[in-house]
Amino acid sequence: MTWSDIAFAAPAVLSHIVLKGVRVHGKHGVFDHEKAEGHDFFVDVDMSVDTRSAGRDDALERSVSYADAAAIVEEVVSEESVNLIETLAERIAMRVLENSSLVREVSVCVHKPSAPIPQPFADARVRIIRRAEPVRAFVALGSNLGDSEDFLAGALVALARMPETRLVAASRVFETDPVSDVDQDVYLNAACLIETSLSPWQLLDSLHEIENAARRTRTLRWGPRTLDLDLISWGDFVSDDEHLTLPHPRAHERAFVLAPVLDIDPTWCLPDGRQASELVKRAPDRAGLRPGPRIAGYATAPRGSEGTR
Ligand code: A4P
Ligand code: MG
Repeated sequence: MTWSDIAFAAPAVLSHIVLKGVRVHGKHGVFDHEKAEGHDFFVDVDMSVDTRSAGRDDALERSVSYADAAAIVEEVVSEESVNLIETLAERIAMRVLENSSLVREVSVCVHKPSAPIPQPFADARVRIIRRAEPVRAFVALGSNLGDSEDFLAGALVALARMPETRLVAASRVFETDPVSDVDQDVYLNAACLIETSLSPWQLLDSLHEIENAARRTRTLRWGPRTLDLDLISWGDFVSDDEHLTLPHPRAHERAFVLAPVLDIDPTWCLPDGRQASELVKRAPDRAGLRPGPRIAGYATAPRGSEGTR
């Protein structure tokens, strides 16, 4: 097998959080009497969300509240008059996507059963589907077992081939002293920036597939490894899921993570506003970082500085 042959499994199917028939009175329509008197509009919202983590731990903050969707529907339909139910559907869809990056796709159906049509009819409606923009995510790479240069080179090829994902940039490679109580070899560490439409948990599934292709075994916590791929951040999403904590719970105190990320984005901040450029100055392991080998695909200088790629 080569790294470009990894047959990634299809991403786990997203769940649907559905709200049906939210009734709101609004003054919308092409005719003046509609703008004066208005109609009752009925709106359905169907949000595609990865609910596995929320469902396992009963954690609403890792899902999306249908109450938020209902409030958005009420807000949009109560606003100033527009001519078309297409416009209402578009505004509702955009606000639902802005409200939570966990909603990867939304379907909005606006019904106007009292539309001014002379013939008898059951319903008039518009249904639209909109997808969320891809999310920026940082992945940290580490290796200190086997042919680490080959594992890092291959991992980058594989990361670029993950489903629904684009590799945006890779850092330089650093050689780093191990941060561990376990006696082991020095590490090679790097980071990459991706844009992905995968949910955080779908993304972690794909990262595990790449680790498995590197024959990663987990015998010892913080022990030597052929390839470690940690998800450092997924947009500004915060999660205390023990299977996927975001941002990564130890990233803020590790120079071997922060320095490569800063190579790609010197302005990067944690969701709570702490700047990586400040944190790295206090990281206990900062003296253990050295320039690493040149590896295909990785930068040779910080991004944006002279001589980068
Ligand atoms: N997990 C939770 N959050 C995340 C996340 N944001 N990204 C869970 C990835 N995984 C996350 O991970 C253990 C569990 O953490 C998984 O079940 C996952 O669902 P693992 O990769 O199986 O094991 P690990 O890497 O040994 O544990 P851990 O706690 O992730 O270790 P770290 O923090 O990655 O540290 N020194 C140097 N110089 N360079 C290194 O790269 N790496 C480590 C490992 C220690 N010392 C090092 C380095
Ligand atoms: Mg790890």
